[in-house]
Order: sequence, then structure tokens, then C-alpha cells
Amino acid sequence: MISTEKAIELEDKFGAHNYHPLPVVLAKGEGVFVWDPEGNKYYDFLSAYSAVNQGHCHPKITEALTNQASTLCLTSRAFYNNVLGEYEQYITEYFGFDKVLPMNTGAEGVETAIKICRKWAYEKKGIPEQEAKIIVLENNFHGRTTTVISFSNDPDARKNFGPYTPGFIKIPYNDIDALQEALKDPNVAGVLAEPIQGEAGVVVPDDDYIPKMAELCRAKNVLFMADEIQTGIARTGSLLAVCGNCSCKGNCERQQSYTKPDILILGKALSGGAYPVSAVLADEHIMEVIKPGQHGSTYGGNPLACKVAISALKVVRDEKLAQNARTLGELFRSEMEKLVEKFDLFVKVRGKGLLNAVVINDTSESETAWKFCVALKDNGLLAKPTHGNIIRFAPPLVMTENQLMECVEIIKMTVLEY
Ligand code: IF1
Repeated sequence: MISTEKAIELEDKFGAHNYHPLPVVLAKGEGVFVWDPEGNKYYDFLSAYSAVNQGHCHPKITEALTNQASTLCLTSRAFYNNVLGEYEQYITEYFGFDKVLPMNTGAEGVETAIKICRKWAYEKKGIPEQEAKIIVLENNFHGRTTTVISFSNDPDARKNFGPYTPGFIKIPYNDIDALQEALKDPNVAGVLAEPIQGEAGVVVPDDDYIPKMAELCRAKNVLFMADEIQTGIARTGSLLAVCGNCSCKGNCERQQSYTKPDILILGKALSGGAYPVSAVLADEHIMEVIKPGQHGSTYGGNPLACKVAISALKVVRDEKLAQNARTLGELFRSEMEKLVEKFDLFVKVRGKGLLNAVVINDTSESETAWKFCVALKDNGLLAKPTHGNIIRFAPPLVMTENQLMECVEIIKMTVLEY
């Protein structure tokens, strides 16, 4: 097998330098663990940015993938395939929507939602042509396409990639008054929001922010679009983050505090990391604006993706991953609170379910969080800094309580050595 050193050297020489990875090479994964080429074992505390909620190489997902891979992979949508309909029925019933539009990556899902929203605005709401606006939130992250980066405010994501797509209004996150003000514009077609801002550093809004947002949207006949690409599929302790603190405790019967988005965007863990699969869900009165030839993708809805997604969603339900994320998340934050109190290195811990972040006591320009993550790696735990001084902690949701406590010990030991 190729060595760590050689693998890094090859990426450096032949790959575009659009990433700055932690100096570790992963060669194998199973459940909550990954291994480097030299056989060192690590706890994965990133889960490929919440794509691997079901754990690495989940046997049921791998089985679905390999069975379908040797049967039929891709037909294009020029023909029907015998798996797509089954998947469409499964996912729409699972999330409680009339219709699904299948895509591949998260950014494509967001683009799809924006297109559906604009078309709905012209054809159903009656907004004059070319005038539709979509409200977005400051510090959002919705992907890397030219339209999506047009409404980013991260200079790295945006600078020198213009000209930018117009038609977006940016307002502060977790500010209902600002939303109310922006919604006064009659040409607003939709609001696009992350229920918890992931890339911004796991920013959790007030409990009533998302429900109020949805309510204000409904009152103004504006579509509420939830980007649950990172927060969805059990990550935050409920099936969707918009399920909030509902009484189902992660069973997601969708009662009480469930806020149903008009458009729901899913990706990442929809496939458990086995394959790129994304989806846009909406009810018929919205989805019907898209007619043959108006949107699509070569790979979207391919039988391999469909089988993988069905299996990945079944695992979430069968293994009660939302409940596990909720319970372990509470334990993790309470254990981390103790470290925050004890050690100057940590300023605070925040998050929901198993999407958490620790703020490091240094500036966002400092190397402290990066160096701490390298030290964590040397002690057998992989996490990655974001915005310089924030470390995201998001292990696969199949983790056990004992494993979580072992990870807390690793973090504690690393702080002590630091
Ligand atoms: C990278 C971040 C996480 C997302 C939300 C859409 C997308 C993402 C809420 C686009 C993607 C990724 C992309 C990945 C790193 C990762 C990330 F740090 F960049 F922001 F998770 F926090 N909406 N997030 O989080 O989905 O097109 O990538 O499938 O390397 O850019 P995609």
C-alpha cells in the first residue's frame, strides 16, 4: 500500500490546491473508525462533514451498493428505471412530502431549490419576470456553484469568481425583525436557510427562530426553503433540524414543534457517504412548476443512488440514530463543559445532537486550533478547525456511549499535554 508520505506528495504534485487537509491519509474505514496506510487507527470526529452519519462502510449500505452496482448503475432519465419509483415513494413517505426531485450533490440540490422557487414565483405568485428575490442569511454556506457563492459573504468562497448572480437579499441570522423587514418587499419569492449554520461554526439560533421564519413566510406567501444537507438525517438529534425539540425525542412523528419547510434540501448522509446523492422535496402545488426538459441531471435518480439512499435512510430509522445523536450529544456537551471550565484553551462548547463545536481561546488568525487538531490526530482522534479558532466535533451517529467517553478522554489528555 502507498505510504502516508507518498500519498500526500502525489496529491500535492498532481492535484489542484483547493484544500488544506490535516496531514493524515485515510486508507480504510469501519463504523466510527478510520485507519491510515501504516495501520494507525483513529476516531473520525468529522464524518466527512456529516455525510457518514451511518458510520463508514455500513454493511447494509455497502450491500445495497454492491448488489445494485452489479445489476444496473445508470440509465439516464431518457428511460424509466425500475428503482427510481420505489425510491421516490420511500423518501417522500419518509419525510412527508408529495414529490421529490433527485440530484447528486448538495450544491445542485440548492440550485434546484432556487430554480423551483423562482419558477413558482413567476407562475404561481405572479411576481413580474426577472424580479424574484430570495432572502438568504449572513454567513451562510450552501455550496460552491457560481450562483450559490454569489450570496456568500466568505471572501475565499467568493472573491474573483464574479460576475455574481443577482436576486438575493442578505440579512443577519437569528434576527426575526430583519426578516420581517425584508419580507415587506412584494417580490420576495423565498427564504433559504440552514436551521443551524454549519460552516459558520455550528451557530444554533433561538428555538423559536425557524418556526417564526416559517410562519412569517406563510403569511407573506413566500417559500421557506430549508437546507438540511448538513443538519438533516439525524445529525442534530432529530430526523431533521426543523423537527426542533419536538416531543418525539428523535422518533420524528413530526408533531408539535415540527416546522415543515415548503422546500427541503437533503444531501450528504442521504447516502451514508457511499455515493453522492441529494434530493429536493416539495408538495405537488410547488413541484408541479417543473415540467419535462426544464431541469435535470445525467446521474440524478440513477438506480445505484436510489438503492443506496433507501438503505441509508433505513439504517437511520432501524438503528435509531436520531435518538442516539440526541443522547450522546447531551453527554458530549456536558463533558466538554467540564473541560471548558477547567482549561483556558476552551472558551465554549455549543451545538445540537452530534453537531458540535468548541471555540478555542485564540484569534481566528491564530494557529492554535490547527495545532490542537494535529495533536488530537497524534492521539487518535480526527477533527478539523473552521474559521481559525473553532473546532467542529461531529462523529458518526453509530457511536456508543463508551466510545464517546473514550473520545472525551482523548480530548482531555490532549489538552493536558498541550
Ligand atoms: C467542502 C463546509 C461543511 C453544506 C450545506 C450545501 C452544501 C454543504 C449546509 C453543499 C456542504 C461541505 C462542503 C465541503 C465541506 C463542507 C462544509 F465546511 F464547507 F461548510 F460541512 F460545513 N449546504 N458542506 O454544509 O454540498 O455540494 O458539497 O455536496 O469541502 O466544500 P456539496
